[in-house]
Amino acid sequence: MGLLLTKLMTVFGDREHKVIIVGLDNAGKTTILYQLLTKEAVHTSPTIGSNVEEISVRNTRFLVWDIGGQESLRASWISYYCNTEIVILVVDSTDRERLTLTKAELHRMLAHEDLQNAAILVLANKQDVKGSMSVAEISQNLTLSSITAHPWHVQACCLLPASLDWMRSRVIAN
Ligand code: G3D
Repeated sequence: MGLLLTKLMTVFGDREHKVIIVGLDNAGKTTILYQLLTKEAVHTSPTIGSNVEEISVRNTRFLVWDIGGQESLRASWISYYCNTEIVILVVDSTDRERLTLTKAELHRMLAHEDLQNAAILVLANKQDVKGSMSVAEISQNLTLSSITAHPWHVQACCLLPASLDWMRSRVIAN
């Protein structure tokens, strides 16, 4: 019975894929998590610790952890890395001053052995704000083209359905 159930779960893609949402405080991580769930904007307050939600994309299930991005909490990101298949890095496209810090956090994270098989989705958030950095500018400043050990994808996050399709294609590919 247990074996049958396992087989059925495999056929129907019941395995849950772990996703972490990281980024500096105020980047919009919690907003995005709840947009993924409800496709609506929500009122958020700064994340203390983490939020976790399950998201299903055409029979593929993701367990999504939104991790607090304040400086004091960034050291704890590491404890969420184990078994993570997708890292969503949310970037505040209006925050030019802290893009260098985001870059440092990104490359430090990617060097961690627990993330060696993870794919990276960079979401350039707050594209609705006039004067925000373009996706190309953010990619260049984060030196995304230097990332060769991980599949990665960058996009403006107003295209969330396309992000979900990309996440699904990554875990199906493995
Ligand atoms: P965090 O979880 O990364 O810390 P939040 O960030 O999701 O709490 O969002 C921080 C602030 O940015 C929130 O505003 C939120 O409404 C806003 N925000 C998130 N995404 C967008 C976006 O795409 N465009 C714009 N213009 N604002 C966004 P408040 O005022 O509640 O602090």
